[in-house]
Amino acid sequence: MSSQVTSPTTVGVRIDQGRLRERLDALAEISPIPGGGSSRLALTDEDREGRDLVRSWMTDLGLDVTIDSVGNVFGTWKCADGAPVMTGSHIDTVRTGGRYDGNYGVLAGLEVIETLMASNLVPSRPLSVGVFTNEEGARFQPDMLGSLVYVGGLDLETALDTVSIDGARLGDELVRIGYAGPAPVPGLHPHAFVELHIEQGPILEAEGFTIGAVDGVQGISWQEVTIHGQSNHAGTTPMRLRHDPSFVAGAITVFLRDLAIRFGGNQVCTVGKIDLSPNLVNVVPAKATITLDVRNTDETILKRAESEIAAFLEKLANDEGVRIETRVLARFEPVIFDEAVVDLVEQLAIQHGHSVKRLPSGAGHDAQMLARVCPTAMIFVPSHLGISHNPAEHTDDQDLVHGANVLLDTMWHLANDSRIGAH
Ligand code: HGY
Ligand code: MN
Ligand code: MN
Repeated sequence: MSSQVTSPTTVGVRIDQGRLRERLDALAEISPIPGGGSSRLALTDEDREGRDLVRSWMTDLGLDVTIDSVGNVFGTWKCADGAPVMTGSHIDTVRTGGRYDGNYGVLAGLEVIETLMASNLVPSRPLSVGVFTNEEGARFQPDMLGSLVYVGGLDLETALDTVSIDGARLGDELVRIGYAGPAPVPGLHPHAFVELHIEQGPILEAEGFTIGAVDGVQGISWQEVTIHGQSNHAGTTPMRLRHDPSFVAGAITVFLRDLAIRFGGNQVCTVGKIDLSPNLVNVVPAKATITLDVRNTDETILKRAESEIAAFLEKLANDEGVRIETRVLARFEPVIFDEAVVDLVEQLAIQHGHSVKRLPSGAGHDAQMLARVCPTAMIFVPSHLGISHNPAEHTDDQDLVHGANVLLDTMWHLANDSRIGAH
């Protein structure tokens, strides 16, 4: 286990706000959507364009750029020997993506390296910035797929054979966009990993904190539920004779909301995707396919939620005379980050004069996968009104700069203080 670092000090240099802003805006211009966000689903042509742009910035910085077999891209400043201190995140987005989710962590990582280089400050370890494939899990499931393969949590063949919601095979898409890289997976274990990300929730802003020292990630349970009923005429079929999947889908949606309210605390439930077939005004549907996103910071409670949902599906199937199939899309237990790295983030944020709050992440992140192989933590900055997965996602420039400067000092310490990090 790594030890505590007593009163770490700042290295004294600060990132270039204008350069970070410029890159965030340039990346956001790739497949822009109204409202200031972007839509770059994983391994689409838009994602490729974003990857190409970030890779060009890595090359311009003189970083050693590698691409692995699941398309993860790494830019490494090979200024020393040994395992690198790694940061990074993702640049794939959901369809209604904002300009900060993921992008900010990748570009702040480049900014940290460029600032240290410009200040002739050479760390005692290499510094690496990772761009992980399919973090969102919107097109291919599970989410955090690239970092999960990187740490050996999912074998490459299974990952490559994953089929997207639009019927494409992940391995074929990697080849098609030119990101089926040569570097083997699982990848090398970093000395330590720290990810900078917007909070995507309302807490830091509502409570007036500038920095979040993220101490973990809540558990995630994603299922696809397919409800097979009987298509019928909307006008002639009496209600008592119906086996209606759209009614069942609606009942499940209401049940999930009620469960979240009943459980309270951190419990959240979402039905984000509903597809009906044949999806016509005058046909009682034959089939409904919905997704369930259920999360909690407590694994025992999350398991209880899952079993209550399973029991409800069984009862519904009997009552409504439909057949219900379920498929797990993602299932990750809650993760606790490394105490010494969280502590370092917290102390450096205080050194920078910021108010800092420890909190778990409600969203999934690549850091939760890297935590399996090296000491890991995250840094949050506030999201305005907690809005995310929405083009209106916003974080003030000052907050973006504060987070990037805390990242800089955290990486500097992780690279130069042998008391902390992997042993
Ligand atoms: O779903 C999530 O939490 C993340 O955006 N992949
Ligand atoms: Mn993200
Ligand atoms: Mn996201």
